[in-house]
Amino acid sequence: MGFYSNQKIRLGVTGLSRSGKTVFLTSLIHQLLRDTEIHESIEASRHRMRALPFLDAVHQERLLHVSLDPNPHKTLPPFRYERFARSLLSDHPEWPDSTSDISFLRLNFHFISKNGWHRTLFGQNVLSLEIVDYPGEWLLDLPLLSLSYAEWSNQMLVLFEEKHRRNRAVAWLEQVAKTDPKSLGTPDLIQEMRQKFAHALKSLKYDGFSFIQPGRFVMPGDISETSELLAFCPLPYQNGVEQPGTLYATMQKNYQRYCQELVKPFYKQWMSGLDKQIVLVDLLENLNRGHDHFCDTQEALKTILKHFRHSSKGWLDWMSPSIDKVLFTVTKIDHVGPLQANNCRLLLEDVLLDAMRVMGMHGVECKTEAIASLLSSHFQEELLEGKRFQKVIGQEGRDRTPVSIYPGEVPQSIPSGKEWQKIEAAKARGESFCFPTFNPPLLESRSMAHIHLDKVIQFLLGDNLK
Ligand SMILES: Nc1nc2c(ncn2[C@@H]2O[C@H](COP(=O)(O)OP(=O)(O)OP(=O)(O)O)[C@@H](O)[C@H]2O)c(=O)[nH]1
Ligand SMILES: [Mg+2]
Repeated sequence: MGFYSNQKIRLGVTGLSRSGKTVFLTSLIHQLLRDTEIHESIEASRHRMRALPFLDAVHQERLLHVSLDPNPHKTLPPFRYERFARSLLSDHPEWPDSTSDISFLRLNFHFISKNGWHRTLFGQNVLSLEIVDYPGEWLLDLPLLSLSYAEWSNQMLVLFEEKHRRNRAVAWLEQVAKTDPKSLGTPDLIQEMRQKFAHALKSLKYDGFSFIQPGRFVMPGDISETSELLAFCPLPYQNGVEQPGTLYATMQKNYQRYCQELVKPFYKQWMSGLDKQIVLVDLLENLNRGHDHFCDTQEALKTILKHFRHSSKGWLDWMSPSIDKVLFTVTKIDHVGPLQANNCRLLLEDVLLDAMRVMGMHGVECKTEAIASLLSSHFQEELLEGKRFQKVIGQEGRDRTPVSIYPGEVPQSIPSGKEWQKIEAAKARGESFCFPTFNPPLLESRSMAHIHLDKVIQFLLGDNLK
């Protein structure tokens, strides 16, 4: 057993803001470390089976040990697993804060190969899994790389005709209407317009909308909000606007710098060379919030995933030619119960139908799954008029008040206009899709329960752990 066989894998954890990336990573690490921390004990194999029953390497007792590298990268800060886990496992558990910058993690899986000759030759194998965590807002910057300033401006001005956007952008839209883009691009005018635009984006974010571009306007990371790189907003095109010194030309230059100096390096460095990809989607919160939010998320996802599409300039090609598996995942299904996991999966499949078809044509294996990274409720099965359904019981608020909800039935496909009317009416009566944000559970056992995280690991890494 003197030799080691090493493999390195990069997993992209992709998800819009608040989709559940940080909690997913925290629970994933927790399941793997906990699972193997106790591998010496007699109880261990039974325990492992209970925690990760769908992971082959676990139920075949080949996973020896998983470790988290304390210094995984020369320049990037490490993912703060200990801090997040400590907070979730404390007597007053709290969800992690929204991620405001990038961090990096490496998990090393030590396992025994299934294959006889490989086992004889190498003994133990090590699989290194590298992952970055980043603010979800930055994801929507990817499409900017293939849009000129004029194209992007045009798309935004059309998007801001939608009522929910228009209402939150009155001051900015009024100024766009009365300002000549050929006028002199003075720093004061640029900052004033940029601020009004940023204000509109922040109020969309505050109200839970996802399609927010550019991402750094709401989550700047280490860039100052007054930096020239952020000194632009969409403007209408007219003949002559590109004369040097005009408002339009100056903003165009800043937009191009934003793309080249912030967006491109981020994607090139952290999103390129991915081998696997998991896309997390909080579909339930969007059903909860209603038609406008659901459509907004659908549009945001389509825009991002379009970059998987075109083989000439798609994400898979110029950034990640080696991606072989993509898992699309509905998160937080502890709001509706495992009986509805299949409906959640089918709805997600409907939302992502085109993207999945195109990826399949490029030889990428795609699958959908429905998960809860951290089970924060429990379920009671009830029979009503001969039909089985689950009541969901969680806790909310500072004093952890128990709440019981009867979640509506998750539709298996994108609701039509009429179905939305029914959903909205049922919501108004408090009958469906009215789930609160549950508190994280009080974990006396000091171990996080989950739904289907083992299926996620099996699909993404099962082949590499053989
Ligand atoms: N009930 C329940 N809630 C969850 C679960 N996972 C995440 N949440 C909720 O979703 C919120 C966002 O989760 P995060 O993991 O921080 O989401 P994120 O994608 O990292 O968000 P950004 O860092 O803002 O991009 C949490 O604060 C919780 O309220 C889960 O498994 N169950
Ligand atoms: Mg996060």
